[in-house]
Formats: sequence, structure tokens, C-alpha cells
Amino acid sequence: MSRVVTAAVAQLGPIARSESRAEVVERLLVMMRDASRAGCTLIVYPELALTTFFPRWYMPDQSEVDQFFETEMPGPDTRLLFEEAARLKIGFYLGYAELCKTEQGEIRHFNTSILVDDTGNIVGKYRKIHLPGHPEHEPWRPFQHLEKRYFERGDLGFGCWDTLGGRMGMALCNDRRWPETYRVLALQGAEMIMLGYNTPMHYPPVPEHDHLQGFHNHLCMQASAYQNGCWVLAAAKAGKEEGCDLLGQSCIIAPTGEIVAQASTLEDELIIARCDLDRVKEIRENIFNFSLHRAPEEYRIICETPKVV
Ligand code: CDT
Repeated sequence: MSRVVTAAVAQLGPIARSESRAEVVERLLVMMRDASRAGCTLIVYPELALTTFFPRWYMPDQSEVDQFFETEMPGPDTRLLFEEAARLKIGFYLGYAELCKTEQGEIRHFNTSILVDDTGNIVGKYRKIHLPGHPEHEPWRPFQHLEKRYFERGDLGFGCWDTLGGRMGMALCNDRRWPETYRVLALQGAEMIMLGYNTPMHYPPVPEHDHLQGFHNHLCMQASAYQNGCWVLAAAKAGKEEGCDLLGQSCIIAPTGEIVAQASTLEDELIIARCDLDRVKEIRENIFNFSLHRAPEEYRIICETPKVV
């Protein structure tokens, strides 16, 4: 049986703060239909794909922050995506801000992604673990990056799901810079890792790295695809969003580390690749054969401390 997954990455151009969920979902649907017409069985959308990237603003009023969160998934506006996915028999990855209530009535906020199968059912959920930025208002910055204020660290770990013809893993944005993300997924057998991102071109604490944003984006994902022998599907929110320039460069990376498709605009753009999951073996049965060559007893420090000792 063929293990080729024809997959699309749906880069999004800017989303205005005033744009409604319904308007954004319509943009997502246009790309889903295009992907389906091109023979895709999977489409990957960005992180926080239903709204503007709101952590760029300090909002002292929590009720204002909460307007950017989904309290149900699917909800009244997003339901259309699920119905269309089922009709077209296409799976999707979607990033969004999740507000949920525990059984004890405690409100929780996560930066979340879901994996929906080709019958329109949620089969996987991931809550972002590496939250970048800062928790307090820092007025010296031209814009804020308040993920550490608006979200709590994900509590579901890095999971894998057998669906859509392969073993699928998920991550979100800043996770893509951390080697542990991919290795934890690859050790569970992930063949394809999906991730969405919102990456400002300007990094206020170290502006001398601004010109390296594109390089670092591809550097970490290409290296990790190769070192873990997996496909990486990365979807950006791109372009000038509310005055803030966001990196594009959405891409599909093969287990060899080669980019096989890349966006060339900063707008809504679909890129597509035929991803043969059997190519994972080229790497994992050879140069990175984990069971033959890994030495986990020498890596204990990785799990024992977050800091340099
Ligand atoms: N969304 C997100 O995680 N963005 C970060 C920005 C850099 S840290 C302020 C990223 O790693 O791309």
C-alpha cells in the first residue's frame, strides 16, 4: 500500500484585529477546497490561525484577552471547517487559543493545536509547551510578546496519533527551535510533524539577529527533520499584521532535511508536496538508527535539569 500523503501547508497572510472569525474561516475554507482539488488529504494551518497574533498587545482587562480565545471546538464559526473537511475527506491541523474550564470550575488558557481526521473528528490535541516572550508589560518594546502572560504551559506532553495514513506529531511555533520537541516525537515513531508559527521579523531583545530570522527558521526545522528522520510541515502567519512584520517561509521538509516546497509570498498561499512516509526509513534505519546508536544513559542531564549546571 502506498504510504504517500499528499499534504498542503496553508500559509496565512495578515489577520486584522477587526477581522471576524467567520471571515478568517472563509479564508481557511478557500484554501481547504484548493488543497482538496489538488489531491491533498491533509492541510496544515498556522498557530493561532483564527485571529490576529494578540500577544503583541498588553491588555490589562482579561475579558478583552478572552475574546481571542475559543471556548468550544468546533464552535459556531469553526464548525464549517469540520463539515467541509468531512465532505472533502481531508484532514487538518489548526492552531487556536483555547479557553477551557476544569471540573472544579477553574479557567485555563492554552495555545493549542488540534488534528482533525478526514471524517471531521478531532483525533489529537496539543498544548504548546515552549511559550516564548515575557509575562509582564514591557513598554520599552515596540510591541509585546506576552505568551507567558496569556497562556499557561501545555499539560498534554508531545503526543503522536495514527491517522490519515501515518503516525503524526504536533508542535507549535517556538517548539520548532528546540531539539527535544522532535526527538520526543520521533522516539514515539512520529513520521510527520506539523507545526504552525507566528514569528515577528524584529526580536526586540536582540535586534542584531533580525536579519537571521529566515535563516534560523529553516536551520532548526531542516536540521531536526534530518536528525529525526521525519517530515516537517510548517505553516506561517506572514506579512505585515497590525504594523508588525511576520516571517513567511512556510515549508515542507523531507526526512533528509531538504525543503521540497516553500511559500514565496507573505499572503494566503498553499504549498503542496507528495510526502512518502517510507522515506523516514532512509534515515531511521541508517545514520539515525536510534536503537543502534543512541546512548540515553549519557543524556540524563537533559531530563534532570532545565539549566546549565
Ligand atoms: N509564536 C512564537 O512562538 N513566536 C516565537 C517568536 C520569538 S520569541 C519572542 C518564535 O519562536 O518564532
